[in-house]
Amino acid sequence: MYLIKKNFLHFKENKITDQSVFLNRRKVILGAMGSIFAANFSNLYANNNNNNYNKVIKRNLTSFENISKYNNFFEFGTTKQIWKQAQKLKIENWKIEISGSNISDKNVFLEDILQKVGIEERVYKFRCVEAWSMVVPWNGFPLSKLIKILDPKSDTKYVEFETFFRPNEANNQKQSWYPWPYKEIITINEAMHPLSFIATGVYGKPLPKQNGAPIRLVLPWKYGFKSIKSIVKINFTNTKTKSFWETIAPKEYGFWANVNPNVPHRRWSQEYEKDIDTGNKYPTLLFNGYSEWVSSLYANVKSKSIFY
Ligand SMILES: Nc1nc2c(c(=O)[nH]1)N[C@H]1C(S)=C(S)[C@@H](COP(=O)(O)O)O[C@H]1N2
Ligand SMILES: [Mo]
Repeated sequence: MYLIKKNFLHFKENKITDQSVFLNRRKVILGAMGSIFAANFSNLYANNNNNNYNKVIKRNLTSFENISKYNNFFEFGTTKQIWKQAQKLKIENWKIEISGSNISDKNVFLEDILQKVGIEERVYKFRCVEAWSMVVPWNGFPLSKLIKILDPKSDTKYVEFETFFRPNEANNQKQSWYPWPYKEIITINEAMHPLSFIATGVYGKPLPKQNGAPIRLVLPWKYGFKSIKSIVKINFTNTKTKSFWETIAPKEYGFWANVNPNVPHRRWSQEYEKDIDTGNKYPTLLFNGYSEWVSSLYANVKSKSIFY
């Protein structure tokens, strides 16, 4: 996210790999996540029955290399090259605090959730508000499945998500002027939509820490900043609160943040996007190409506001 204007279209340096560093890191992640992943990931592709959504993708998958080395994760720094810093994040025994729900245990373990939901693959286009995009084969499960388990109170209108606050692991959280922790909020109808996805993996492997391990949101029709990483809290509420970015720059990063080529960011056009693998430019599509499935969500919302 650019508070200061930067040249953000430099991707070439991300192509450099140190294979040994890469492989070691994988081992660490696999070790940390334990056997749950091994068990669930064995039938990854068998569960994939969502090919219908793939028709909007007319591009190749982005390489694992670029997906995992070109990141936005402000907790670890303000550049795209934070993957090394992100390895400091401790993801063992990941607990998620739940509020606004009818379940009695307010702390759920990710492992327990994974045991109840089946893992599937979803190939989604991912469009950052900074006008770059990629095509990602996520692994995970529909957010609606998790919400059904969590049983929100009946007056729920919004779902709030929060990332960890651990300045000792995430160095940029020592910068106190940011409104940490990172927070996002969506309507319950958006959250229950079949496209709303919780990712726990990518390319059939556990999610790299820099991509928001061990559990993150993916909302493919919205700008990337809504897809909050490394979630530690979920709150069902009837009050609309402000997200991390809305708090920082409300005129640039609003509540809805639905992708629209015709509504420019205040400082740049959204008409085109750059593929981070090839550098090719593509026209940006309304709702990132997912209109057919999501436009009905906004039938009763004042038309102009849904893009801010
Ligand atoms: N907690 C947290 N979540 C976050 C961010 C962040 O800085 N912190 N960045 C967002 C932005 S701006 C984008 S584009 C995507 C980037 O996801 P990726 O690094 O997996 O591509 O994560 C989103 N989720
Ligand atoms: Mo972004």
